[in-house]
Amino acid sequence: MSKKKVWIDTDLSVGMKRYHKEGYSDVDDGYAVLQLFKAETIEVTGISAVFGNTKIDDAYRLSLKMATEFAPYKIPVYKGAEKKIDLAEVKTNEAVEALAQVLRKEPQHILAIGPATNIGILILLYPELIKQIKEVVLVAGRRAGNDFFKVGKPTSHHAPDLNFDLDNDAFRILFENNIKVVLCPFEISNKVWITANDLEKLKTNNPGNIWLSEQSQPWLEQWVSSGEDGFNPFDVLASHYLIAPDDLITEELQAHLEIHPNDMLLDTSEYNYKQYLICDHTPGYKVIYCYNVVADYHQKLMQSLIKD
Ligand SMILES: [Ca+2]
Repeated sequence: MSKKKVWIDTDLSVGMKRYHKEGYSDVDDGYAVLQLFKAETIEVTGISAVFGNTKIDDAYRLSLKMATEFAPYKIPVYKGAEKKIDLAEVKTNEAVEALAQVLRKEPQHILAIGPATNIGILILLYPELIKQIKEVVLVAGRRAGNDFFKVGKPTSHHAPDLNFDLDNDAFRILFENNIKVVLCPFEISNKVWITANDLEKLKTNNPGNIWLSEQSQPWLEQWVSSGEDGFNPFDVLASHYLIAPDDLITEELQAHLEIHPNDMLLDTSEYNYKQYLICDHTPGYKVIYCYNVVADYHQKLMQSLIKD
């Protein structure tokens, strides 16, 4: 059986302190990347870094580290966009050019677990390659403008729909060009938890697992201090979809961009608005919306991470 060719576009920030406020950055991209490295049905054809959870130089450095130290075969790594698409001056980058070259050779599945910026630029610059994109699996979206991403118990803050918030236009470009889009939103990842016990289990003699487990510790403590028992490994739902789509429960919905009061203010302000990626049954752009996991999902996830 031939392997599924997957290109990873990531804003890896494992172990990083945040630049803009106190605390640590997300570790979830690390789980997604490691899971794909270990999947025997997948061939990772390249990794492109993108800004997002951290700055582009950090995402690139961490992508290089993971590919060099933990990948079971050689995977090239490229530096992508440092900021959202400037529609008035669309600029290519090393990552976009490398992905274009790979797509010219053969069709690819794309895991885009940061802002969709690199993919959006590629589509604008090389529309002839759209037919080579089998699907793009992204982490974004919600069902309604008042579905807030509540984090902490009791709710201490709303999490942003970060990937979408950082580059609304990039998502719009995907939709308007009829790319097959799969969304793994907060609604699904909020049903999956990684706990202290799981991090303990991850500390096998596998260097990637040990590193990820250790680097996840401060991130876990951050969630525990807000009243949760663990953290949601958001991006790993998207990588899991590429490996075993049947482990995720999906629904075909229609996506649209809508403007509503800004949910990043706990009591949504009357005078502060933002764009939302809404998925429902009213006419829009067709997407596969993943909203739940199978009953033994947690066990399947841990198995996929722990194996050598
Ligand atoms: Ca990410």
